[in-house]
Amino acid sequence: MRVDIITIFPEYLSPLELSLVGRARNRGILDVHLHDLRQWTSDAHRTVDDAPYGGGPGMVMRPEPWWAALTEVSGSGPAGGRSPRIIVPTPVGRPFTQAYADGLAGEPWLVFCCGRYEGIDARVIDEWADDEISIGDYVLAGGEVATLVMLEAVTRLLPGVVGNAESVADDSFANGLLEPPVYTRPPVWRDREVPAVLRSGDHAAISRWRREAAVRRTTHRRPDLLTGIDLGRDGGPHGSGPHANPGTDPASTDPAGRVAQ
Ligand code: JAH
Repeated sequence: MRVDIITIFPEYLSPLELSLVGRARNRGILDVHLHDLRQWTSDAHRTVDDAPYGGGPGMVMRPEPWWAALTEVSGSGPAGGRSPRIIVPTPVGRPFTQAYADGLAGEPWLVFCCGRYEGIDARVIDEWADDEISIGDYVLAGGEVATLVMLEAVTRLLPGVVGNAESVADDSFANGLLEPPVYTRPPVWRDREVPAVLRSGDHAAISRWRREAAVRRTTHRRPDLLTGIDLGRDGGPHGSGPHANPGTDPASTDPAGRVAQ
């Protein structure tokens, strides 16, 4: 997969050299191109922003540098080849989800447009953006960190990046439930025991325990995920359909966000 990122802070994307994403790049699975938007300015001060029409606080990103950047970058693929999917991270976008990440992982070429200030002139978005995407209901200083989030979620889905394909298939959200708690050695640590069933060697019992722990955890922490999931007789997801929330208790979340179970 090829990914181009247009930003006024290319150094902000340096974490892409590290860890899982950096390894995918070194192995040729992911081909990342960073671009400084200011290379497509023409004035001496390399200006990328201007005051908003209609007044109000802050500045807006000027359309001309974005137009030049997107024309050049989107035309830089193989001759006669496809055009990229162009994504703009923004707090007013559609929510980023695991399902959306799955879709991006099947694309050959993505372009991320990282806005700053109050955002990019709407005419650029109208003409070029395929998707405006929000990673959550908070405002960042720009789209760079949201791009890092989306690229990490997508890269780990690319074939050959995560060694164990099962660990991708079992992820939280991949099956509609939060994952159950996990444990490693020692079996007793500071007077706390690992649940005996996980050390029993009884794989059917372990599967049942994990499924029940996942349902219990999802019910208490994320009841919103359960609407539309058919939990079935054994408490596992078997498909979708309207389903009442079983015994949800939003009051079990304290003001700090700590949750029982
Ligand atoms: C803020 C440009 N939903 C996450 C997110 C994504 C982008 C931005 N904020 C939040 C943002 C200012 C300027 C983009």
